[in-house]
Amino acid sequence: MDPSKAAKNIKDAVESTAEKALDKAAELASPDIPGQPGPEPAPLDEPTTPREPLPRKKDQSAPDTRSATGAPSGAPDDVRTQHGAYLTTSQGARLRDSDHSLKAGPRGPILMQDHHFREKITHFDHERIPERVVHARGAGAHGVFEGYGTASEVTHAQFLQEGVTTPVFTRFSTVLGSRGSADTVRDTRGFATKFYTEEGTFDLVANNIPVFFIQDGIKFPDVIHAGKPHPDREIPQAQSAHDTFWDFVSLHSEAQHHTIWNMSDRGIPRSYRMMEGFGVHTFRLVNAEGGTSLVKFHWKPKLGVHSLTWEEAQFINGIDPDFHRRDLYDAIEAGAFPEWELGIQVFEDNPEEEFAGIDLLDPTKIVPEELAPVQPIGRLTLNGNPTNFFAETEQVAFHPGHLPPGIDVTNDPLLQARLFSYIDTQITRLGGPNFSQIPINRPHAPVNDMLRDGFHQHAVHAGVAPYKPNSLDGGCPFFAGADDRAFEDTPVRVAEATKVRANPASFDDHFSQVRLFWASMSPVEKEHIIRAYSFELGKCYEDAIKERQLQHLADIDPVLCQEVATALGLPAPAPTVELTQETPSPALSQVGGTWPADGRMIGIVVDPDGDLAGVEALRAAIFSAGAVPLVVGPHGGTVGPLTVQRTFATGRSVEFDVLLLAGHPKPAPDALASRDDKSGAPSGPALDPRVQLLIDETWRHAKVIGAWGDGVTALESAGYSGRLTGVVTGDDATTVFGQVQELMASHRVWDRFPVAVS
Ligand code: HDE
Repeated sequence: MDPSKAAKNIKDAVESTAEKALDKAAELASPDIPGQPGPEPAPLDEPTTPREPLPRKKDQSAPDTRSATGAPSGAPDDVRTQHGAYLTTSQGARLRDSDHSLKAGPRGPILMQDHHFREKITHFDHERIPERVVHARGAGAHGVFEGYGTASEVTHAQFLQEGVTTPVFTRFSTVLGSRGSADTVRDTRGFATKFYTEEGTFDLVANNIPVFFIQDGIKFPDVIHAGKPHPDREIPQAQSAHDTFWDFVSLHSEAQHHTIWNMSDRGIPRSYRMMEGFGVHTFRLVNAEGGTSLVKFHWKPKLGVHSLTWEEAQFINGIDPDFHRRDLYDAIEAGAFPEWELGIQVFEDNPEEEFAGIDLLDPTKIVPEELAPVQPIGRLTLNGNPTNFFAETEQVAFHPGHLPPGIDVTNDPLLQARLFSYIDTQITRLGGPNFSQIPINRPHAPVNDMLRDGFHQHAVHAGVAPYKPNSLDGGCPFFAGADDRAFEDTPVRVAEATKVRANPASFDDHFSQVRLFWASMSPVEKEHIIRAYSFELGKCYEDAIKERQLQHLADIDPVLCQEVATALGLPAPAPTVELTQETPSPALSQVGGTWPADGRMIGIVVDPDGDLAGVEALRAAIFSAGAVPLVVGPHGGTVGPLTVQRTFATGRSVEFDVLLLAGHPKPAPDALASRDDKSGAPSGPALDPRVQLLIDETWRHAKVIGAWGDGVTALESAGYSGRLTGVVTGDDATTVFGQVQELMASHRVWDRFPVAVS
């Protein structure tokens, strides 16, 4: 790579991160973050003096301004936004009126010649495009990836070399739900990243679960048809708790490994920022000498891996169905830029393509990290929210076959099927074969592909000879030799074989790694898995399906099976196979460590008679700790010097990771069960019943509670006098917050509740 370009990349990335950090400092002064809708406050009266459109908000970013053929345009990235102070037609003619159609007299009819009317309505009629057939619901962000250079022995991919920075766009998603479905459903999450490398775009289209339901891609339509709503009633939306899903997985033992991950806390992440990502398949890396290795890709979040409780997830789906996208956008807006390390597990590229007896081409298997450690090779930082959801997040088009030189695929039969599917689906979804010319998809490498024409062609190709060989266009484009950093298909030997529709025998073991997963869980995680199976199967109608799945649970672990059977009111079957003892993999458990609190939400209950000065100082301390304070008051507007961000009527505990009580609010005038059902929460006359509910829910969701001054008496009024686990009380805000921070680092206070299984 041109060293001056590399230096410029680094400089740009550093400057943009530094600029954003400065913006963060400026924003901390604002009492309103997160969630300000526009770049400046809205006036009371409708503005009438013509002015240019407002700039975009500070937290927003946009795709680089490349030409359709990958050339940098040098134009600022707002060149593509609307401009000019006046409303116009799509052709730029200024308009006087857009509120009335052109009619034959005030009582009509509308005249056919009203071009503006027809253009406006016609465009509106065509605003929707088909949603993704899977992963329809998602949220994305811009960022930067910096290579550590630690992968240079195994790959010559330029973007992984030391200090090289590459712009990226990442989209997170759920799998089953429609575009408007809720975020915190129990499901697998997508974690797809587009690296705009100088050697062509690399898409790492990953999930937050390292294995998949099926071993052969030909079954993908089957598993998705089973997971999607029932075709007759089109219910339930975005969930696996229904008969068709469990019918399929109980008839497919190979699905049991992915299923137990879904039933674990991994199925309900606290935040996109707190998820691991996994490439699932094994890929092949190629180094400068042509040597190859097999690898699995991992994303490791700086904030650790955390989840919601099931009750929180259910509440949130009603209270804030956009919880995960809001969390991502708010964290970026608050300057708490999410970070992951990209890592690889590296295996020898042996003819069997196996490691420690594990077939590396079987996508239902992991390789425990204790056997093959994940080696960090670079860092991803997401530092910009999209400017326009449709243009960026909706139109971004990923493909596992978008690979730069130095990274190649393997014969994993699931990956092979994906290599066909992704282009095919974009043609329908994005309306033709030129989707790579949409701004968010444009490569940052020169494109000379000889592909021509088609719907929505944005390039203006020159020349007369888009074919090879040619002499009329000077022979251009030319084939690159090995020295010109061409993508090379690794000359992997394909064994002489008979055509067959079958899996290798090494794909037959469907249970040992499910037992490994169960054995690796802490007791509280096991409790959650039991609850998840009990809930999901409990929502099925057919007993035959429940009994079939119970048989699989019996073949995984007798305690798991017995507990779920008890909840279902069915007998627990005996195992039909030998239950092998698997060595636990501690890396699979989410609990037991401590992590940074960046972007955590801290609710602070205030009362006009409480410690308002203490809260003011505390807000600054919370921001400095990288977290985000939200002031919760008895009414909107202000309480003393504080802007109220949630009221007792609008706020709910599930928005906060921690609850702090800075006062003892008496029931507010609107605390009427007839007006706000939350006021039906049982409480005495001394405490607002909505605050009682906040405390109760925070307690039972195992989250930290802190109180000082009058807040301590509020806790007493709520009946929490001897309930001490994860509750911090003290004389002042600073001391209490110091101890709260220590507890927050472990995410939850799970030891608040004893567990029944070991
Ligand atoms: Fe996908 N998948 N997939 N998938 N997938 C799509 O592509 C498909 C699989 C994943 O944010 C679709 O553009 C097949 C595994 C993510 O835009 C479609 C098979 C993994 C996303 C498709 C799989 C994934 C998709 C739908 C089995 C984890 C969202 C729209 C052979 C490694 C990307 C689209 C985004 C999206 C097909 C299995 C991850 C239809 C046929 C395994 C994160 O092409």
